[in-house]
Amino acid sequence: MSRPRVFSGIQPTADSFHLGNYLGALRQWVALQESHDAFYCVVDLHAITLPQDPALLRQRTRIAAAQLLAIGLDPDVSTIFVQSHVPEHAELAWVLGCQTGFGEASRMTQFKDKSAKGGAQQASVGLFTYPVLQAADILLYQTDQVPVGEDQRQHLELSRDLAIRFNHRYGQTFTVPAAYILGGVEKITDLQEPTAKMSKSTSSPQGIIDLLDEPDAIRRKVARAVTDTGSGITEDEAAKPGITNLLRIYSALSGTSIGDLTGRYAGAGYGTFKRELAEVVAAALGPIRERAEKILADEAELDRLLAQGAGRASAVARQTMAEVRERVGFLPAAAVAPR
Ligand code: ATP
Ligand code: LTN
Repeated sequence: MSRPRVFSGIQPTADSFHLGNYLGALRQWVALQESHDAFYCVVDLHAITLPQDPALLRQRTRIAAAQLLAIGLDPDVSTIFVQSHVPEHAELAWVLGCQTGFGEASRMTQFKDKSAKGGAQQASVGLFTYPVLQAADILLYQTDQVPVGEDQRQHLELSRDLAIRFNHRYGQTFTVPAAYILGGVEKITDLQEPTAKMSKSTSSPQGIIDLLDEPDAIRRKVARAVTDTGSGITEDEAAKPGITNLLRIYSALSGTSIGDLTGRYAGAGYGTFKRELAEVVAAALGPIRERAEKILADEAELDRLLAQGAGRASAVARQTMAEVRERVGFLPAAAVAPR
C-alpha cells in the first residue's frame, strides 16, 4: 500500500526559523517523513504578499531550505523544493480563485489580522488571495494530510471546500485533504511577553530564540526571559505563563516530562533552572546551526538539491494541472510546428 501523502509549507520571511516554528511544526515534519510520502515547500510566492526586499528574499529562501535539511529532512526521502520553481502553483491558484467567493475569502481571519497591521487599504490583493494559493499548493499534490498548527485550521477548511466544490462542478479531480493538526504540540510563547506567541513578525529579538542563534545568544535570552512573581517552578499557564513556557521548551527539547522537571527543580531558584535550560537549548540547537552553516557554504550543492526536489514536485504538479485544464475546458495548445 502506498504511503499517505503529506504536504506542508513555510515562508522564507526571516533570517532564521525560531523555536516556535521548530517545536510547533518543523520537528513533526521530520517525524512524518518516515511514515508518509512527504512534500515540503519553501513558499516564496506567499512571501511576497507583504512588502519585501528581492535580495533578502533570495537569501532567505536558501537559508530556509538549508534549515529544513539541517533539522533532518532527507532530500532523498522527502521532496523538498521552492514554490516558485513549480509554476503550476500560481496557475492553479488562478483557477481556484475563480471558484472562491469574495465573501468566503473575506472571512479569513489571518487576512484580517495582517491587513489591519498596515492599514486595510494598503493590503495587496495577493495578501487577500493568500489562502487560495495555499489551497493550490495542497491540491496540486493530491495531498491526504496537511500538518500545520492550529492557526492554519481555517485555511485548511478553505482548501477542503475548494476541492469538494471543484470535484462537484467539474468531476473528481482532487483528493480532499485532511488537517493533521499537530497534537501534543505546545504553543511556544514570547520570552519577553509570555502570554503572546513567539512570532517572527511581532516578537522583539529578545523574545525569540532562533534556530540559528549562537550559544551565547541563547544563554543571554534565556537568562533575561521574563519570569513570574514569586518563586517555584510549576506549570500554571494563567498564573505563571513565563515559567510554564520555559518548562514546555525544556520538556520538548529534553524529552523529560514536565512532571519530572517540576520534581527535579522543586525548591530550586529561577536562576539555576534557567542556566540549565539554556544549556539544554544550546545543545539541541548547536548541531542544527552547524549543519545549516555547512549547507549554506556550498550554494551550488544546495541549489542542486532544490532542483532535484522541484523536478520531483513538477512531475506530480504537471499531471494534476493537465487534468484541471481539461476539466475546466481550456483548449489544448497545439504543438508548435517546426519551422
Ligand atoms: P508570523 O507570526 O510572522 O505569521 P510565525 O513566526 O508565526 O510568523 P509562521 O511562518 O506563520 O511563523 O509559522 C510556520 C509554522 O510554525 C506554522 O505551522 C505555525 O503553526 C508554527 N508556529 C509558529 N509560531 C509558533 C509558536 N510560537 N508555537 C508553536 N508553533 C508555532
Ligand atoms: N500559511 C502557512 C504556510 C503555507 C502552507 C501551505 C502550510 C503555505 N502553503 C500549504 C501548509 C500547506 C503558514 O503560515 N504556516
